[in-house]
Amino acid sequence: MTAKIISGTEMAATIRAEIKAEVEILKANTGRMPGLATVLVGGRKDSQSYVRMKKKACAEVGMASFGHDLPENISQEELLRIIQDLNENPEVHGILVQLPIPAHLNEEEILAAVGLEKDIDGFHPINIGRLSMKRREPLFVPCTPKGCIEMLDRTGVQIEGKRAVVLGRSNIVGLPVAMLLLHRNATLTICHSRTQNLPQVVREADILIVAVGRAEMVRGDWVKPGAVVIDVGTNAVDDPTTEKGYRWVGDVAFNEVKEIASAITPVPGGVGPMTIAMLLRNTLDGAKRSS
Ligand code: NAP
Ligand code: L37
Repeated sequence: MTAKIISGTEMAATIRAEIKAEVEILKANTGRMPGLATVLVGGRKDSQSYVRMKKKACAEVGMASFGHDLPENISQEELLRIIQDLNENPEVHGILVQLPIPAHLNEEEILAAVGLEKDIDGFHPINIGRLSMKRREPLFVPCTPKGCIEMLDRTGVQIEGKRAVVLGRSNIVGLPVAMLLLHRNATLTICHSRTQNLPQVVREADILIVAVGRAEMVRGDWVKPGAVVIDVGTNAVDDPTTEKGYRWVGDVAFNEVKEIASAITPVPGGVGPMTIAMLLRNTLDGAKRSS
């Protein structure tokens, strides 16, 4: 049987409509307009494109956005000063530092400088720390991991008690999504580049979340029949037959796995749009909490 295709595009459109309605109510009741500050350092084309999409999404739901496009060679001190200004700016309710940032900068210090109550990416050490402990509540949960769980919930997938496998352990996706699954009472396995017998471990998953950045690495015979597969990978592969000269593929061999899984997210049109919807959600929540 062919898997149900979980459309992130459609789900994100529904969520954006929900957010837009809430933004209008917030404005009517308090006069407050939620505002997102984006901080982009350097000229990475992919990051530029994602930040552009985020600013456009803000406009569509009636939120303000403040873009800071900074040169590759900005100093740590200058960047910290900009973040401090944004922390103090009452029109800004969320600060997004688009990762990765250039290697000469101290990422840990930058992320710790973002005010806790404006940390809509959820990467402040206190928010990540709370995410990683029992009975602690982070103020914000990182956008891509939150989007993955939202997709499971809105598809009606039960998480509690299920065998979940996360492939990848990065700070921005693998690790936080694993923490979320654990909080939801999944039985969890985290795999990475040193995992032995990877296909065999992956085959144990009822719920499989893949974030490795390797085009089409997960094959059909790695997947347990009936599993639910969330593909976070966004890999650009050369394709001269397309207008742009490339196309997006996930970390999962979609055409093989869709014949085995019970549900699967596509790339594009899967987790990507949900990441942006969750960013809007977090920014709105930040604005509601501010006074
Ligand atoms: P990352 O920081 O490069 O982390 C990759 C993880 O995969 C690491 O934990 C690495 O293991 C593991 N890995 C790499 N090659 C492997 C292999 N051959 N076998 C087993 N494990 C392997 O990547 P990321 O930032 O998490 O991003 C992953 C993918 O998601 C990328 O395609 C990225 O573009 C995409 N992404 C999408 C969104 C979205 O919104 N859709 C958001 C963020 C990222 P080690 O830890 O052992 O090195
Ligand atoms: N919040 N997100 C946050 N903070 C960061 O520091 N790096 C990073 C981050 N990552 C991120 O924004 N990734 C991302 C990846 C893909 C999309 C959006 C965000 C996306 O929507 N992709 C489309 C295809 C791209 C396109 O159409 O050009 C998709 O459908 O998957």
